[in-house]
Amino acid sequence: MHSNRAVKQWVEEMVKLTKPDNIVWLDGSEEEREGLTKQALKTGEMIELDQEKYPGGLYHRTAINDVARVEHLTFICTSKKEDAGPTNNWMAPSEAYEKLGKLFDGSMKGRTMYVIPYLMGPAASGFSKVGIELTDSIYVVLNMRIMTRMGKVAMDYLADSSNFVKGLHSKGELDPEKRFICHFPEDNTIWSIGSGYGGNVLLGKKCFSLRLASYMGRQEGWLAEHMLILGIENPKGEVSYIAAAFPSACGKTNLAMLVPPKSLSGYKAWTVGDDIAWMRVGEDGRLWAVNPEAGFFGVVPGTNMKSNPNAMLTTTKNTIFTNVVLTPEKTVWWEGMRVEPPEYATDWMGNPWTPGNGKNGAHPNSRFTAPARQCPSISPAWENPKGVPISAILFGGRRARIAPLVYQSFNWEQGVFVGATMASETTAAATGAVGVVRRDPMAMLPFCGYNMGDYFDHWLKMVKKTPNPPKIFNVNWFRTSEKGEFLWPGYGENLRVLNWILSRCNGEVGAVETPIGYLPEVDDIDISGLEGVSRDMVKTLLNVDRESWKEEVKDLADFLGKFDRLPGKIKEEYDSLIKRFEF
Ligand code: OXD
Ligand code: MN
Repeated sequence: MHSNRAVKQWVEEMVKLTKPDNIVWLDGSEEEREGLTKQALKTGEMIELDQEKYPGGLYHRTAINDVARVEHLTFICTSKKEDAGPTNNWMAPSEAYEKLGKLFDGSMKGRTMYVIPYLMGPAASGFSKVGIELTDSIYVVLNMRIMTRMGKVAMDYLADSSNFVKGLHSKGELDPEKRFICHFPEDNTIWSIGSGYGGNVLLGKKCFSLRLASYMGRQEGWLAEHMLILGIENPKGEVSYIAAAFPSACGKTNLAMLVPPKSLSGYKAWTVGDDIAWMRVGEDGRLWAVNPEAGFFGVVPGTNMKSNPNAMLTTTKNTIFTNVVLTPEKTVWWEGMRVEPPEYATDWMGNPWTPGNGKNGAHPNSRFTAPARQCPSISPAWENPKGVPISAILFGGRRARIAPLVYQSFNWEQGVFVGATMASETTAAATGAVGVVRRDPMAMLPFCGYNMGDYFDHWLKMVKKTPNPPKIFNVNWFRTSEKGEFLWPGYGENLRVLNWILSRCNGEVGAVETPIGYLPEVDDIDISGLEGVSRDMVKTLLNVDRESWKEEVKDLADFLGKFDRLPGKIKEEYDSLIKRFEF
């Protein structure tokens, strides 16, 4: 198991630093899972759910001041500050190693260090990458087991190579004052201390598969993106794939697990991934996407049999619930579950809770961790070594007025501009204010491991090596009426919009040219059998309001002005937008 010299040497170094009482190398076996679960139940770190209702189900509470990603404590540690860019927090590598080194010094005394080898991507794919996470948290181990291909499979893949991501995590004192998530892209290293919340500590996810992988992707000529991957099968049995980027908690998991409405008979939707896409140019000149993860770490509140039946069914077994309501019968409940609440229970903080006591029982960012293979809509192609070919890339967010339901960019470069200027209301997935409009280029603002200007440049250059690139679209499911009511039903009905998108990709339908891009003709969005949406509403949904865009471009100028390495092409696209509007 630990015959790899580079791994052994690095683990020894980290042991010297953190001084654990024990070291356990994990192989990913079932017996190992049982043993660790028993131990976590004994210490109270995990609570066993009713094993009849939730076979293999576990419950966990984080510390109350440790419930989300901490962007202000997340750093990109490149040798040069400019390489991290103006949108990342930066710390010099030497300073970060010294500062965190002091916190890690002896942090595992009296604890066990778990050595977790893990693989991002399918075992049969040459595209996959290995990481090793050292942690003192069984919660992390049990989550990483679900979210990655963990143990022997990863060591076998690594063989005697020294090419792996070195991840060190310690709960430390769970003190927000001593909490840091540092990335060293030049050293293939991540150090995370002081947190036990998934996004900060499951190092294979955001830290590796987005921040470090985006850096690797630029060097190696591919893209690591914050995107779901979804296959749409038409009634003829042809499957086309889309990749879509939305900021956190904008319904990515729901779209990834879309259920076609009954009125669109003959369609099927296939989930490939719900959060991350690694995309490379295939031999056929198309972009092929792999989901590097093996599980879903989804937001719980609002999930129900109507909004996302596939997520509900995925989480009935072998699932870890974090920070939801725990009932005396050892079942779980949350706001928006559309199930009668328990008469009394304990809330996410462990306090007695009754419905209607004015407090949320589940934390708004409470989560489920569930194996992807359990998802009823999991794509037969989800573990394809080559990935799946992407026909369309979608950008989007929550915009009450500006963005129409859907539009297509004129070309790749303008599509990059659309992605680069995307915006949405903030949500609870990251700590901070909720409901504020924030620009989030390609939904990567918190996840890009290098200077975002260089990132835009990398996107612009990708098309040069992609003879057959996907078409780029923007969608907005959240447009509201003057009264503030949503105009579009969303969820499964979004398939109607995806159908227009795929028809455009296949050259089967025309479009209206507007200053922002190509829009559907009102009658090209199929609303047959859709109650509550009139042709007039579709008209409003597709309206490009000149006055609002006048304001929008002013805000865009401010935003783009923040980048120190903004590619000239992005500026040109901005100027062209103004010209097309004739502002
Ligand atoms: C996530 C996020 O947890 O984007 O996926 O915050
Ligand atoms: Mn995400």
